[in-house]
Amino acid sequence: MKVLEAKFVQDFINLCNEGYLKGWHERNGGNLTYRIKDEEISLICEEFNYNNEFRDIGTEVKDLANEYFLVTGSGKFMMNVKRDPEGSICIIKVDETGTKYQIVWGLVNGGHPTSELPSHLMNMEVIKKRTNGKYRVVYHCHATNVIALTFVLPLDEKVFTRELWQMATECCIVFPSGVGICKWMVPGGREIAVETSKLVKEYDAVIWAHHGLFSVGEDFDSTFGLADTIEKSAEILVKVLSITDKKLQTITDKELLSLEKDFNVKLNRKFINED
Ligand code: 2HA
Ligand code: ZN
Repeated sequence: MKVLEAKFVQDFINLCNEGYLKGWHERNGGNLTYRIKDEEISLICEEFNYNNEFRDIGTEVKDLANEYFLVTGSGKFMMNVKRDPEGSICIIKVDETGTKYQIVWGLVNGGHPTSELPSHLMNMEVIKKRTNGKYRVVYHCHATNVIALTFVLPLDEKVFTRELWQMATECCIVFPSGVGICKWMVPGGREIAVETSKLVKEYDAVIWAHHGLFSVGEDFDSTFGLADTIEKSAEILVKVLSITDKKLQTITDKELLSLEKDFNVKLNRKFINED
């Protein structure tokens, strides 16, 4: 089978396009990584080229040794992924030491995987372990309203989580663990990767102050849906704050907790003020 015919590749391309249409991927903003299943590799590996050089990842991901990843290209535009996938995305293989990678497909006009590769792979390692291999997707987008809120709310995970949960009923069902917050940092480096991967031990979503949103999940739909839900909630909060600085009413903690039974979720007690 051709790489581009594989369902996971089509789903990856679709997510890039949907994110672009949302307005979350201006220019080369944002990036996406998928940890490919063994059975998916065996369907498409005939097209792979193992002659490219090995390059440093910039960090060590021992638990991802010898695995394959579909990733967006550094400096490539999400806008172009659907129109020109082979020039915009690539498949990489991590070497047996977990410190280097090789491009085996894609980026036909040259280039490198996403500038956030250290973040994506370090976080991938954490979520693989945390979920016994279930989680496979790492997504970063420049969600407009989430970024706006990082200028007006304290950079505190309790404040952000509670505000987001209260803005729309399904939020605490979609992200019952809450959201982590990472203070402003230089993008693309090891430092932001290390900080985010500490937070991803507990949360499926991390807000990067004055930069964007980082979400992880089992598949493309749930990972994109998580970012979409958080951004929608942030948009409602931006509207509320634009109208007034005083809410007349909100969903109470007791009401939030009453969702647990019917929706089979457990809210992170760190973010609940129990009386
Ligand atoms: O790809 O979004 O965080 C550009 C970025 C870096
Ligand atoms: Zn970014």
